[in-house]
Amino acid sequence: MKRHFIYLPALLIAGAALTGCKSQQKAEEALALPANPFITHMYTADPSAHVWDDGRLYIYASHDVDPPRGCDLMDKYHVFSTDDMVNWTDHGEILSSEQVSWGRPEGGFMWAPDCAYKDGTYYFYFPHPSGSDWNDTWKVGVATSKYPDRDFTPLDKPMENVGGFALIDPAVFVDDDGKAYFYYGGGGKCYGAQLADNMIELAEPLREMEGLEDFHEATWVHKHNGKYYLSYADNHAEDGRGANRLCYAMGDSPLGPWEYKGVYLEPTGCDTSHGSIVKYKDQWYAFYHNQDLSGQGNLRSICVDKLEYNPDGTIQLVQQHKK
Ligand code: FUB
Repeated sequence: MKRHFIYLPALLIAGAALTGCKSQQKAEEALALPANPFITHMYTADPSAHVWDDGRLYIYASHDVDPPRGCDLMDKYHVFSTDDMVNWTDHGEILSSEQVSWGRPEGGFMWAPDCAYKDGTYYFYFPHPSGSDWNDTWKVGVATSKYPDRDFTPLDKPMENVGGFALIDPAVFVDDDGKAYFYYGGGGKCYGAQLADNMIELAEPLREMEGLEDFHEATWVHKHNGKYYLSYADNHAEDGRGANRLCYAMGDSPLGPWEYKGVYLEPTGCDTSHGSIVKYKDQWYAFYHNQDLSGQGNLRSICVDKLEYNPDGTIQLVQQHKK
């Protein structure tokens, strides 16, 4: 697959207006941000961000197909990476619905994915229906590779004991002790469980995550200063249409219980919202999508902004910058 190198000349130094010696130093050290949306040669959604051992930041995104039919036709995934937040490489397609032997015959419905790394292998998790009756037949597939950006081979079976009505958006969090946790959810329910050492099976039955308010979808878990954060999209609506916000809850363990803390990303103008939070080169970032390139809620584009914490560990509202 041919790689596309994307140079984004429009830069924004967030925090440039900060005053004082320490703040000025932070502003000088901070990476510039690209103009948003930062991938413009195709439609992308549901960014899952990870920093791997090669020092690059990778985004595993789903792909909106133009012209759209709801989100039905989404049929492939691309990986993007950067080492400076401004210049992004499109590593090309890593998986399509045609490669999923157990998937619905009509294809499509390759929704929000995630990726994890353990002992030399990258594990790519993706939701996909196993039958024509798509919303009743969600499963989670796993594809593996020795590389973060290519050669992913899907397993010939979906994950066992995972799936069901509206259960989408897998996310995997690997803790500092090497234990990995699997999460997913939709239709108001969010579940999690520890993963087995093979990263493909659950080590225990899934349990419902307690303490989330108005959960809709888009689970993401990260850790900051010893606290765990579970973030997700809510069911917020404006003017009679969906305008999901990204919310979060905090906990003392990877599986909760969770304490709801509020919204960290207001609606982006799109009726869905989906995000990930990652630290790269000493700065935390929020990745999300909007519909600024197309004006259509199912032709989305991925964006990034800086994310800051308050001294008590709560997250400040992310400021969504445009071009
Ligand atoms: O992109 C398809 C679906 O829309 C995702 O799985 C949801 O999180 C929402 O972003």
